[in-house]
Amino acid sequence: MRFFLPAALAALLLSLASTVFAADEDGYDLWLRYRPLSGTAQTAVKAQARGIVLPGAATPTTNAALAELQRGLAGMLGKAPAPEARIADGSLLLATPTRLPALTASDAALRADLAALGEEGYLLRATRVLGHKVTLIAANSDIGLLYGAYAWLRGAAIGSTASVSSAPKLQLRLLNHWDNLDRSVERGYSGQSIWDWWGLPEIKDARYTDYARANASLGINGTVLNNVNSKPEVLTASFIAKTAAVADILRPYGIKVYLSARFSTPLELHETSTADPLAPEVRQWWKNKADEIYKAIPDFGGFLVKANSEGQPGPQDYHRTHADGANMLAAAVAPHKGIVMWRAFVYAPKGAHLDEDRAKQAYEEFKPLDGQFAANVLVQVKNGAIDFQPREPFHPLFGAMPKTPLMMEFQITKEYLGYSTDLAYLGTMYEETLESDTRTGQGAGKTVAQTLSGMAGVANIGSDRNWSGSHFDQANWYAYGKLAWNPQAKAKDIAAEWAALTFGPDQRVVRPIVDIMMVSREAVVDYMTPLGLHHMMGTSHHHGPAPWVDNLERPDWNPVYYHRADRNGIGFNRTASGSNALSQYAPEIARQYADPRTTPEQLLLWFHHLPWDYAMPSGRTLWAELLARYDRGVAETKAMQARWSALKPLIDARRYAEVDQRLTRQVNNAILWRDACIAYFQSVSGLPLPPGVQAPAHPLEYYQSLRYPYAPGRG
Ligand code: BDP
Repeated sequence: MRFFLPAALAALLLSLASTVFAADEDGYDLWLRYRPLSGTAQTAVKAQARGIVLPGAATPTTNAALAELQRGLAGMLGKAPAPEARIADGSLLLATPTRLPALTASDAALRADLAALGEEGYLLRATRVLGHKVTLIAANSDIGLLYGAYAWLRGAAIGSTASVSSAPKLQLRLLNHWDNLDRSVERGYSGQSIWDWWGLPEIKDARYTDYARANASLGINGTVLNNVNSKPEVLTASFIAKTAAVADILRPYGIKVYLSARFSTPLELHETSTADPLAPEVRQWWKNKADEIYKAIPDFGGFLVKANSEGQPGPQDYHRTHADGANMLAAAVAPHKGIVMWRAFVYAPKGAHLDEDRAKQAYEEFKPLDGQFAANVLVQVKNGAIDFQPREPFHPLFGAMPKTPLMMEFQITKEYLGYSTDLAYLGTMYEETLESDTRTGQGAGKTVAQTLSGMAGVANIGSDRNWSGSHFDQANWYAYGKLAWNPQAKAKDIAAEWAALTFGPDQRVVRPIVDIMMVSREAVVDYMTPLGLHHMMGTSHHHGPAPWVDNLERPDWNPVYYHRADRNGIGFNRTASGSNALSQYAPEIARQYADPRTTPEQLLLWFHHLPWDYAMPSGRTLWAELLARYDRGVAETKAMQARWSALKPLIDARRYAEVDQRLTRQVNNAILWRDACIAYFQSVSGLPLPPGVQAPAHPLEYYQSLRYPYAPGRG
């Protein structure tokens, strides 16, 4: 007994210490928390930053870099070193070759390294400059220095002192806010829009600067402030002034503002008699509008457009093509170096060829236009051909439009993956798409990442104190930003970095959190839409299971259209004997996926309609496999919660509880999906549940009667 007491006491004290010292956090600081470092870590960081030196004239961007370093060091060390004029041993030196010609004058290697970094890249290293041992943050521009400062602070916070050379692989790294002018947010689950249009331009929320800091820390360099379902008013003088006020705040952080433009704006404002993109009065109106915007915002980024999609106006209303529409806007912004991001998220308008598989329609409309877009137009393509489902194969347009710069559109907000209640780390989902081999291009083929010129993420940011509605949803913003900078980065590394920055670098915390994150999205796929199923969510709000819905005005809004389950089988036949959507992929892929045996199991029912007794590689029938996936989804979700519970002593009480409550909700959600889907598919297949599979808690009618009239996110 006497031997055990000290050990037990020590354990108790340790857990008390962690509990007592982990002060409650509300999540506002995101991954820029700068909490006090441990003693040894402090000594190491102090030695790298005895003084901060940034030669040359101050600019708003260098001021932002210095302010962030001082904020970070004050937090981590208790006291920040002052900026100093002279380089000395132990300086943290921020320099460009223009600011400090001596930096590269006699250092050919550094000169070459810097040349490889382009305008926005940076490098971090311990080196000698002018005879002094310094920690160097070097870049070719002030914005590169700011990015470098954030990277150095990250390393300091998590104890990494490695040399780094980093340059963005994509030029355009944007957030898309689906925020309305009344501050509601379409598909937003984290409060109101952060953009207080009513208060602007005079009233500038301090959050705008923190928003800029968070995004700059990831290298995000553009933001579209308003919803793709846009309103004409956003292009009137008063909103241009409001937009300019936001642009002024974001500019020092390297972030340009863009607006979603409604195609019929001049007509709806009664300033033209048509919105036909070839009509001279319309072309002139947009030119004048662009001039007006650029007068207020000289570095305005350009327009994002959703046209002829889900009821939005567009060039097809005038029998013109997407290229005619995009090029007309492109001509208006070209003299100012602006761009147009034209979305490829289109499917047939009401009444038009509705017999065509919806998954084929964007490709059919856009592929023939390859080569017809103006040089400053990018086509923005969602990751998959349907609509941000928990799992989709990559969109066949990637790799198919070699003459057109393409942007990837990912959804960060979790419209179809459990809002901000369910924990689903999307880094793995983005990675899966980006790594997919399109089998186009030279040799082995280009991955989706290699076909991109830019990336857009539909933001999950709102007025909630923690910005994203839940702590773990911050990781999706983070992962998106990191992958926009480097689409070949690894989701797991990003998760580990985020977890260390967000919950502290203690590996006892980081490892289990990364484990939770890495299984989380697959768990959601399993309990919602396993084996390639898709689009089975509730009507309009997209919450909860509704595989039975078959009565909406368009067939391709109905879940039954997508799963096609009947007595004999389940799945959407997209092979040559079905819709042949497969033919839109490169021949190697089309051949491989033509056979269910060589189709990845996770996409099986996306491409094939199979009998319930189809033999799966596991040895189970398809019916039994489907049930097993639903059960696995529930089990994984419970396991995630158990892993989180074990972290209780190591995480501040507030964040622990907020995550725990959501995990409880998620387990219930997973059970609901499982039970409702099993009840429904059993009613269709007529098959018994194999031994050991638990029957749903309620009859099918119960699930069919559930309604969510006040579900959030409908804007
Ligand atoms: C769908 C959303 C809808 C968006 C649309 C889009 O449900 O709110 O407007 O995508 O991307 O997923 O335009």
